[in-house]
Amino acid sequence: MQKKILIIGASGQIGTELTIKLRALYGNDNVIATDIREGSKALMLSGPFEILNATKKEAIKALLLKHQIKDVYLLAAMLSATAEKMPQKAWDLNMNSLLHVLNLAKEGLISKIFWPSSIAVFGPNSPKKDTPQYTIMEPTTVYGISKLAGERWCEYYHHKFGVDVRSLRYPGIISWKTNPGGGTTDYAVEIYHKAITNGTYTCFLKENTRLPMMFMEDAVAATVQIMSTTKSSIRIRSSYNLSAIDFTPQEIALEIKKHLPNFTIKYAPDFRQEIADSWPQTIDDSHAKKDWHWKHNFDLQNMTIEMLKNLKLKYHSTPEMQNL
Ligand code: AKB
Repeated sequence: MQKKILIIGASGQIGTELTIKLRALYGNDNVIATDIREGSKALMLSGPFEILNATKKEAIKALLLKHQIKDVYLLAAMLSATAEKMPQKAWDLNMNSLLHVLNLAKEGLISKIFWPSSIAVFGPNSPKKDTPQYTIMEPTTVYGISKLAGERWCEYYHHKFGVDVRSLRYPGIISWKTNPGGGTTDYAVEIYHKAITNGTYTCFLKENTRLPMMFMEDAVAATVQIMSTTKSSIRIRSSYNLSAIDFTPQEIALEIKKHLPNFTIKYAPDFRQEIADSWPQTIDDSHAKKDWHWKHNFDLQNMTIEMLKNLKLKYHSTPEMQNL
């Protein structure tokens, strides 16, 4: 019998697409989506959904028992820019939800956990280029501090209690189905929307700010891959560096201009510039390549084609379609 999966934070940017992918792979009824708010129509109509507050351990436990869940994907989190505005709330959400899930696994109620970390675990003293798996960390954002602490907890629970927890340090994720919310890399999604709707975009980062990024399809593929790899291949139990592409606002704008020649960009850096400046520009993901054969598919060119094609369809379709 196919084991059941619980997604916590399913209505968010990654949660939506990961849930839909896992439903396609393992059967709609076997993937229980949960979030504090309802998600897109595609998410809500494709399988079971329950409202869940990820900071409530007993509520998570009740759902595990009700649906006989085995694997949990914990995606609920407050991202970098929002977390700077509400540090305590961000810490409580990001840490408590993880500790609840780790403890429920320790108690024998969960067999496998996926929990995302981020490039935000690195800080201004980390090497900027080809940032290695093991190096100086020292994050300077609340979000980064919570992700680094979370990584240490994951490794601790694995070594002390044998919890099978697997994690990836996601770069900025670019997608057209669901918008990101509250991140520093969000500009790389907004720019495509504005290119289509307004023909112009004002970027909150400087033109030459290089950051590691990835197309959603690759992020979902990496997540499915690490979760289906044999236990013994997962040699890193904190979180794996994961890399695909990197670019600056100026470079993505030039790529968009190839398809929309009249597109213009302006720059008005705000507090998010300091966050971006503290992060790596490129990431060395050789451990993921070696341990579970990670390989990305999308570069800036084919990602831009996909983004513009799908967003054009979305904006020029019926209101029902726009909600998908
Ligand atoms: C953010 O910008 O906060 C996130 C991340 C890099 O983890 N997209």
